[in-house]
Amino acid sequence: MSATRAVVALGANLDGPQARVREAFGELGTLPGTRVLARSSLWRTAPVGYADQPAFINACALVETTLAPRELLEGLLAIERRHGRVRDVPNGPRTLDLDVVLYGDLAMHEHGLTIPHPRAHERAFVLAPLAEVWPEAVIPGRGRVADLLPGVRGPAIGRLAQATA
Ligand code: PH2
Ligand code: MG
Ligand code: MG
Repeated sequence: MSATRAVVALGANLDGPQARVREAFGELGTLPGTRVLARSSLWRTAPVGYADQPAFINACALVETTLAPRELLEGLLAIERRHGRVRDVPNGPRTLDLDVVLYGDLAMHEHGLTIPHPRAHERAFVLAPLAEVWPEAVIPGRGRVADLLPGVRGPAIGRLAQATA
């Protein structure tokens, strides 16, 4: 089965978010047929959408996977559950959020799964780490990540720790 390059966005702002994001990078590599090709730096980012919560740690992973998009999503949700993710307040605080941002050049919209991620192109906390792991990436229907990033408005983000291969 052929492998597809996909981008997973990682986010956390509860219960040791830096350690959780680092751990989650490793857990992505345990999903069947999935290899982590690159990890971004960790970024500290002000909350978007619901301001009254702690700052987030955000990052992106470039993976190569033989999982279908829905299977990849299920794998990500299983990792989130292991981190005690509770879904109560939309856009609210979370121990770990793992989103499929890109899956090759696929564009799809199904119940609970839209690729590319519908808000990725307007979020610096996704685009900045994404540009580190896949600088030539194109968000289908939106354009090159490198071209989108300078035009994004939003609260402050700052790089915390270096990217690793
Ligand atoms: N995730 C959200 C809503 N707001 N803000 C930041 N800074 N980082 C996130 O990962 C984030 C957010 C919903 O998924
Ligand atoms: Mg999510
Ligand atoms: Mg999210």
